[in-house]
Order: sequence, then C-alpha cells, then structure tokens
Amino acid sequence: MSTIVVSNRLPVVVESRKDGLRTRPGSGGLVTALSAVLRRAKGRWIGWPGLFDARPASVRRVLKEAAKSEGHGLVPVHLDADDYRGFYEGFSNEIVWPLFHDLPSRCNFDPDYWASYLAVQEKFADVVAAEAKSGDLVWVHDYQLMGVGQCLRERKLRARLCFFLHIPFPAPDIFAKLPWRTEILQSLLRYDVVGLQTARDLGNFLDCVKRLLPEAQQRLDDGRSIVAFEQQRTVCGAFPIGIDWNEFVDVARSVTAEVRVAQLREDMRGQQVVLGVDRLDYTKGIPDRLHAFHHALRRYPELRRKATLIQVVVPSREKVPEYATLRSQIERAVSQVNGEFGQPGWTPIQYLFRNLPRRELIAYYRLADVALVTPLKDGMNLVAKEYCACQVDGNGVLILSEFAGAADQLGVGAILVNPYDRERMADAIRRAVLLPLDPRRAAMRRLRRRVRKEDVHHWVGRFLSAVAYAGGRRRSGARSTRRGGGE
Ligand code: ADQ
Repeated sequence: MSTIVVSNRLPVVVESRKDGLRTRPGSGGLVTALSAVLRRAKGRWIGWPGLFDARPASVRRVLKEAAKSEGHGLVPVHLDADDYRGFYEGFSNEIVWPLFHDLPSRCNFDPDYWASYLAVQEKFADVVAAEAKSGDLVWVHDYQLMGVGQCLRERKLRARLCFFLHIPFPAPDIFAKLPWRTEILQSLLRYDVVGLQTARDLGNFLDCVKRLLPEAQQRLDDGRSIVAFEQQRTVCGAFPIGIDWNEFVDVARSVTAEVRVAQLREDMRGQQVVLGVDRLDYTKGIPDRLHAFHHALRRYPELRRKATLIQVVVPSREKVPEYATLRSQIERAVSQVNGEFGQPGWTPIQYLFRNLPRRELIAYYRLADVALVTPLKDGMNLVAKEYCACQVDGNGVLILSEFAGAADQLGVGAILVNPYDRERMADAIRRAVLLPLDPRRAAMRRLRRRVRKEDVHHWVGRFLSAVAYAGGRRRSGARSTRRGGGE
C-alpha cells in the first residue's frame, strides 16, 4: 500500500534552458506542507511539471533524477497550452479562486473553461489510474482538482480516494452563483474523505450540500459528519493545516540565522521591524495593508522613525493582467508613503519583490518585532504560523486578519483585525509597536504552543485517522449490506 499525492503542480518546476531541462523547487503553502509529509511516507507525487512543450520522456527523466533528492517519486501529468489557458488560468483562477475567496465580481464564468476543466480532470485521472494499485491511498489536493475522484470512480479504481481543500469554502449564497455548482458538489461527494481547513468552511460545505443537493443524507457519527449520496458515504471534516515546526525552529535557532539577524538589526538602526510576507495575490490584502500603515504614520507621529515596514512580495501568476495591475498598485502605494514620510536615514517601507531563499525568509521572521498578516480571505495562511515558529526569542507580536483560517487557532494571542478597516488596523499597528515586553512575551508563548502542537504532522495524523475511519465504515457497511442481503 502506498500514498499518492495528486496536486495541480509538482513540488518541483521543470524549466527548459539552453542546455536542456532543469528542475527547481516550487513555492507556496501546499508544497511547503506536503513535501515533508511525502518524504516520510516515501510515496509518489503526481502533478503538472510546469511546462508544455518538452518531450514527455525527457521530462520523466529529469524528474526521476530530482526524485532522488526530494526523497519521493515525481510523476508528471502532461498538459498543453490550451489546457493551461482554459483549466488553469480560466476555470481555476478566474472562477474558483475568486469565488471561493468571496469575490464573485472578479469571476468570469466562461462555459469553455468548464469544458477544459473536465478534460483536464480526465487527464489527471488517467495518470493516477496507471500509477495506483488497489488499497493505495490517493490524496488529491486543492481546488483545481475537485473532480478527479469522480473520474477515478468511473474507472473503477479500488483505492481510497481522499480530498483536501486548501482554500476557503464559501457560504451557500456565494457558492450558488457557480453555474456548475451541483456538478462540483456531486464530484466532491465521490471521495471517501473531504477535508476542509476550518469549522466555518466545513459548515459552509455542508450547508451548500443541504441547499443544493437535498437528496444527500447528512448525519453525525462518532462526532464526524457523514454525507451519504447515491452509493457513496463521505466523511467530511475540518483539518487546519500546520507547518513543519522543527524545520523552521532549527533554522531560526541556527548560528547562521543569528548572524544574519544581528546584521539586519544593525541595518535597521534600532527601528522596530513590521513585516509583511505574501504571494502576489489580490486576496492577500497587500494594498489595504499599505494604506493602513500610511494611515498609522499620518495619525501617530510617534511611529515615525520608530517603525519600518518590510513588505516581501513573492512573484506569482505574473502573466495574468490583473496581477500586473496589483503589482503596480502596490508599488504606487509604497512610493506614496516613502515620498510623504521618508527622511535621510529612514525609509518607512522597504519593498522586496522576489522569492527569498528559505534561510533568508526565516531570518526576517526572527528579526520582525511585528508581523502584519492581513489577507482579505485565506484558507489558512502559513506565514502567520511560520512567523510564530521563528520567533525563538519570543518578543514578536502577530497582527492577524480575522478572515484568515489561522484566526481560529491563533485568535487568542494575536491582535485580530478586519483588513477592510483602515483605522483599526492603524490602531493595531500602533498598539503592537508600543506593546511592552511582558505582554508581548506572554502572547507569543501562547501562539507558539498552539502552532507547535498543531503542526503539519498533527494535521496529517488527523486526516489519516479520518481516512481510517472511512475505511472502517466502508468495511462494516459492506458486511452489514451482505448480512442484510442474506437474511
Ligand atoms: P498560499 O496561498 O500559497 O497557500 P500561504 O499559506 O500563506 O499561502 O503560504 C505561502 C508560502 O509561501 C509559505 O510557506 C511561505 O513560507 C512561502 N513564502 C512566502 N513568501 C516567500 C518568499 N518571499 N520567499 C520564499 N517563500 C515564501 C494555499 C492557501 C492558504 C493555505 C495554504 C496551505 O491559499 O490559505 O494556508 O495553501 O494549505
């Protein structure tokens, strides 16, 4: 029996260079969380390698090489440029991503995207069906691949089929806008287990099923939510994802990090560092955060020369025009603040638009006196948790959006804010910067305890226990059906 992870992208990206194909590590929350898991399970990861014009045999060859250092198998799904446009940029990123983040006005419900989405689910299912054996655990990830389970059922694959959604699940009034809402719910109910990030997401999912698929039966069994639809029973649960605590803490405590932090501190000349770290995405609330910082400097002169915001933005989806616009908005906001308040020896916002090496990112996390994690909506937000883990000196303050999934676990200890409320965000920044050491340390201790306890291995353990439960139910269900038939 083995574990097969399926996600849209492989954890490594294959690139075509003059001297042939090369691989480099991928980025994003999903990769960070799952690489650690698969290494332990020595399983295989199936996904798109990130390019469409290379010979499949060459791609397989470089992936085989990369698999040795990754510590698990890497199996490619080949997509073409039309798939990329219709399924990935279209259905996934112009429909599901904005809709599930409560931004329906950003959606483009083009029916061609749906057709492309369905075709790509089949392509993924073909590869999984060729790789998986009876009894394997096939764990499909995220919003791009909600329909793969259904395609695998149609192929009569006798594996355990599970799904985890990394982004939020919207409330019925928003989900109902999706033209293919019934098909999506039905396809999710072909899995043995459906995992969501928070209790709110789980509640939204079950409410959508109740409203849009009234024939599905819902009940609680040993405290677990079970949905029975047609021949399938699906265990549904909230499993908040965590980080690999040890990996972050070990690096944050290292001598290299200490040296780097001391160097950065010297560069900051005694100013408090307020840190923002995000992928370039409109859900992360970066412009709103910059406006709030601007507001704070206008309103509270005592913050001037005392606090510097370091905003790190990781390039993402750069070819999409909306993301290019977002980038210019951010750059405009940064130059407005720096133009209005900058002085010799003090630049209020330092803006880094690039992918930082992990060690450097961890040094920034350790350095920061305050982290500003204020997405407009987020499935979980691992940056909040990574920041707490790297606060090995224990002095940092976390300002966290109430609309991040992480707020459920970190609400006690963090300063919670509404990212749309510029004035209260400005107040929160002032409060955090001026907070005395004792309350800072007490709050950070609480946060660290929680992040450490509910780390990524805890998440996997909880998810797999739901898988085992679903398997047990399936077996006893099958026995009682057989018994019923004989009586
Ligand atoms: P993402 O939207 O990618 O993930 P997030 O959870 O914040 O968001 O993870 C971002 C990851 O990128 C972090 O692990 C961070 O370390 C890394 N990163 C950020 N900035 C970086 C930089 N400059 N250089 C290098 N690495 C950087 C999706 C969902 C989230 C959910 C995760 C996991 O949108 O809500 O938390 O999956 O389930």
